Amino acid sequence: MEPNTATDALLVIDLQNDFCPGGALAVEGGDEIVPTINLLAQKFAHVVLTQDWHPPAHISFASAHNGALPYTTIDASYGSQTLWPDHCVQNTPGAAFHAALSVPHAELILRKGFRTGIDSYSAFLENDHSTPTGLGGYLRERGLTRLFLCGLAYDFCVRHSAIDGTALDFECFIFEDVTRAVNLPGSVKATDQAFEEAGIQRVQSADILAL
Ligand code: VGL
Ligand code: ZN
Repeated sequence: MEPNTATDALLVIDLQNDFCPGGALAVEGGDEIVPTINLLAQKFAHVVLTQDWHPPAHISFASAHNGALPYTTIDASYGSQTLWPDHCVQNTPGAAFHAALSVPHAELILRKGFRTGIDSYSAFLENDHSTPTGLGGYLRERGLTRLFLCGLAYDFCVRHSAIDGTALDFECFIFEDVTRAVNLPGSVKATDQAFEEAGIQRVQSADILAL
């Protein structure tokens, strides 16, 4: 499989220090996928990086809900919201990209989750499932119709980005070996099912790197 330089984009989701081992919301093995992402990126003419980018006291931080524990949920005005440890606070080292991530030709860095009162797992829509981030319009205007997703975390931001991207009529593929999961109870299974129902195809990095 060879990426089409006119229509294909690689979306690298949230490859940030706080989601890697040692970070505030560490995803097991999150850093292991960085070398493969660097190689994959060389095969794509168009690469978009996303960056989780929260203000202090963001609604998704357990610390903002006196006494609430991380990994519990609250009823936000826009629906259920999982609470997390403080992570990816704007302009902190935890919000920076992993130091080994090397994609000099990345064309866009899309920040999300920057409003205090609403989270944004998806790169396309905030967690109210209606406020656009602008990414859909950006990709559409540029004629980028096929999206290959990798990064963190499989069961949250990769999941919701691929589902929303598909709903917006982008053809989405997941690089299965180039993502890692937070793995809350049931979250990986739910993601597998959601991808299956949406007809989202799984691909392997070797499908492209082995050329
Ligand atoms: C993410 C939880 C909270 C992610 C972001 O990138 O998957 N997960 N914020
Ligand atoms: Zn976040």
